[in-house]
Amino acid sequence: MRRLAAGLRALGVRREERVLVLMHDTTDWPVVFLGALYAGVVPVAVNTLLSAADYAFMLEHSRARVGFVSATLLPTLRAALDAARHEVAHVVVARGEDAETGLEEILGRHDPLATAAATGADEPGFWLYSSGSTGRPKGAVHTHANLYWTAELYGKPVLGLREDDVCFSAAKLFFAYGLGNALTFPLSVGASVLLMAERPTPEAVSRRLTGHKPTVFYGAPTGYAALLASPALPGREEVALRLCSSAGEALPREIGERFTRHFGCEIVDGIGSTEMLHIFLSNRPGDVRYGTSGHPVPGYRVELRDERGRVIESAGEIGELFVAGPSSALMYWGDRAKSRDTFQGAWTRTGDKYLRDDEGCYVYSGRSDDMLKVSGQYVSPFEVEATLVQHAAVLEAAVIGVADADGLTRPKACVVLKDPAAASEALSDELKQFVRQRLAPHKYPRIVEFLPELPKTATGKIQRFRLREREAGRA
Ligand code: 3UK
Repeated sequence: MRRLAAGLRALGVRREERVLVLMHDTTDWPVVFLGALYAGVVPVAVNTLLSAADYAFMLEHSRARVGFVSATLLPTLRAALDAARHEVAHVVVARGEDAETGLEEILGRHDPLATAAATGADEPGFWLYSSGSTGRPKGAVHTHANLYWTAELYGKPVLGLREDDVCFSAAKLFFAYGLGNALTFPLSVGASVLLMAERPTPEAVSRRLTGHKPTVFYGAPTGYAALLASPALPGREEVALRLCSSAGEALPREIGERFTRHFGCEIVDGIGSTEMLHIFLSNRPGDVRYGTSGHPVPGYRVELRDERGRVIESAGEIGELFVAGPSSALMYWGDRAKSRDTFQGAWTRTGDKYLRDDEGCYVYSGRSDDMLKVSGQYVSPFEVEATLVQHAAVLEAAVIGVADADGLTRPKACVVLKDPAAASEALSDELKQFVRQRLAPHKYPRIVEFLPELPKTATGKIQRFRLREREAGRA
């Protein structure tokens, strides 16, 4: 890490300048991320599953001076650089079996930087991008101290991580969830981390659970459901789990109960966000109430507010969730309007609807915008719709979330064809593939329904809520 910091200096990267981190979860990831922090350079950690167009935007927006990239992602980064109106000074390729040796060379060439940059707690430390409803990502600027706060307020006291734990996160390090799970939390207590560069399929996860015997596992609800349904599901005696964590979307009660019956181990469901860096409302080990997000994490305050902004005190009433705590982002870089809408003084608006039940547990009650969470990741209906209408057969489209048999959200496209007679199973499959080839894998519609027209307001805006009501009526 200190060699990397020295390398950044030698490459001419200065304090507060950004570097892009587009890398799979290998040991290079913490080296680059922590090395940049050490040098006072600002790492911008990005999702490895996005398109070249997304990275082109992020390069322009962050003005990254260096791109750190896994060898397999190099062609995508090159395509992004060709498209971007921005040039990086260097592209550094991570270490790998037959990869180019950019990072290797940098680490070998420099003596460790002796002292860390004298950064302040409130200084920009790193960025994480979150999906915007319009499809344009928002760059959440986090401070150096925010990493400390999430470990102090959640990793240590709530999860109760210990030095003898082995932590394994299916959520990757570029997610705020994975960053706490598999980097800052374990390091803060001296625990060990198991990193996996592969996609977290049930087979890949199962192999790690039985092979390396992690004691703490973190995943998203879809991953738990897939593992439980998989022939690769390990037996209780084959694993060493003492604690599991879930976030990204609400964990359906059924999945939690089935998991606990099988493994004899609880899943602690908690809600966090990119803006708050980690979890602020959570169940507690030993006191899990499936189907709820539990109670506020000490150190954070939460409020439910009604449509007029008044705080809801009574149980059972749905309101919008606001949160205040020391780990919130400073702003969205270069977007004053969205920053003001989300970061309101001490309070951060989550965009979620919640109610408090009779026992004071918080129960997730949907988003207050049109955004979907699929496999724990945001999907903007607007982005999927904009992709669908690029297909020659499509006149217009509306995308909503529908619950599958496990109670998890799946994107569904309601499509109006230019020629209604062209509707067929084959075309439906073609449209799914069409989106799949153009956007991140979790975004494609799992269901396509052809409709004669879409419900709209007098001004022509698509009324997705009417389509949602229609689904609810069918269920
Ligand atoms: C939804 C949940 C119900 C909710 C995240 C843990 O998911 C994370 O961050 P994102 O920015 O999304 C935030 C939104 O996701 N959500 C997350 N967890 C839950 N809804 N129950 C949950 N347990 O809509 C929230 O506003 O991708 C999760 C830690 C760090 C994170 N960044």
